[in-house]
Amino acid sequence: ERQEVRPYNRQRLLVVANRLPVSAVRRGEDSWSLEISAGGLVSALLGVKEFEARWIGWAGVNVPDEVGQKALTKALAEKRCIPVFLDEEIVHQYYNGYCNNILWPLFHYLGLPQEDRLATTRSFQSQFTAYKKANQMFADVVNEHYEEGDVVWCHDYHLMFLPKCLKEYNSKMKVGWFLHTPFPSSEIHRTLPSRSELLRSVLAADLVGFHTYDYARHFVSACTRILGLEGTPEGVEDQGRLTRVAAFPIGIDSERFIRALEVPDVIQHMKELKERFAGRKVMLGVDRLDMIKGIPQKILAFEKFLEENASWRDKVVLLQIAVPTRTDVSEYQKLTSQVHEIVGRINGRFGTLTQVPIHHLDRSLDFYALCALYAVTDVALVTSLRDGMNLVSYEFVACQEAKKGVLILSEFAGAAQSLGAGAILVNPWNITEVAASIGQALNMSAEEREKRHWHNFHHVKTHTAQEWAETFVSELNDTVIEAQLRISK
Ligand code: ADQ
Repeated sequence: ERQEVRPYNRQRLLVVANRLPVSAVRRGEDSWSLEISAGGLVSALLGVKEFEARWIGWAGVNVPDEVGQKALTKALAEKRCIPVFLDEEIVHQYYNGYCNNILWPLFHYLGLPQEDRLATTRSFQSQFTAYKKANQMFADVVNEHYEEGDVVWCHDYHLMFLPKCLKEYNSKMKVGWFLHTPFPSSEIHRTLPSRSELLRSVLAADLVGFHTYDYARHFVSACTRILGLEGTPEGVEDQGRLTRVAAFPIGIDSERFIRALEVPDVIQHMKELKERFAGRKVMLGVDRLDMIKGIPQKILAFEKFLEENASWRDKVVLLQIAVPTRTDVSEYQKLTSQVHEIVGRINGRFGTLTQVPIHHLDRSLDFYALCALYAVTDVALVTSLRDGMNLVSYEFVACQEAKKGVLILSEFAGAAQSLGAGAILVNPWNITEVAASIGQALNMSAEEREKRHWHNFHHVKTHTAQEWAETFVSELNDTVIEAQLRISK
């Protein structure tokens, strides 16, 4: 495989992310079945024609035996994927612990874990050690597959230690790092015990990217205030070496959604949904069941709207589709019960024998079902307390050419900066304000809906995932060339 002949102009792109874009199920001692999970990142990179992308990451399964590892590696190679094998203990400490229990809440302004501070501080050290060890394991695999001229693109908060490990292997490697979550204010970041070490390792990259200009600015401030380095309009400078820092807002593969609406199954499903909810306006929430998505706040705002607008009670329905994630973490279990409790109470309060105001599903929907739902929705409610970007808002807009529905969007989602012109922006903590925007959205004139939709649809169609990936990678190439020129001067 390593000796294949490549077209001269196709540069290899090694995409390194915690999870490979596949789900792997073991069928026998040496046989695996694989399914590609078509997330935003996958379709973004499939669409990039100039590069030949390879994926490096964890397959999401524990494979302790060599026979299984070999078979999985072989099966994955056909999908251009290269596995990093992590054992259960590492996954527990690195992934569940440091990534999901410490970095994820901190970067979304939920602070560090506060129960039993001492125990947390103690486990914090071992989790950080596991985090670094896991990042080193990713680096070993990248290094093994790296060829001169390749571009290495590291993704997300799971791999903040990776740029440093890679540059230690080879200082000439072109390394970019992109964060999919917000980067918080430096005042938040500085509470993290390993704040400096993480910043320094990210700075080893040539190019560091964020969804918004604000996140990039927070990162530069953290480097200047915590590390005492110099921030410049280009990025961060450390003893003459520049790390370029910039904003690269992600998008979606909008054509994929638009085309889906012409598929007969989707059209049929839309028809069924319209019949099912005839005479009622459909409001929709689609989220991973995560604290940051503000699901309880959203449902409470809907309750307030029903409370204050009796005439709407039998004319509107909220469909909340919340796919459970990180189900082994107790805070996520608590969130699930909290949401169920609120939904039950509101349905008991405002439901009748034949209908309820809220349909809440704890599951994920397949792509076509999701598109049909987006297309029949009158008002989408995205009320994240913080969100790096939020692609649900983009997907909704892409599916609304016929209906021109209204998007209610949290001002704390990165998407507020790109879809703010067409959406109704809200502070999700202010339930009274969100309830009022529900009223505004339901009563909005067709002309205003059309005008707002046009703004957003235009944005979603032109700022695609493919364009995002191309821009990042070409900027990374340019950054490295500029740095070489600077050194040779
Ligand atoms: P997420 O937090 O996962 O992503 P988001 O950007 O909204 O958030 O993407 C979620 C994806 O999962 C969407 O493609 C959506 O269709 C799908 N999805 C969610 N719930 C679903 C359900 N119930 N059924 C089916 N599909 C569902 C992280 C960051 C975001 C950032 C992205 C990309 O937290 O802020 O926008 O990465 O960088």
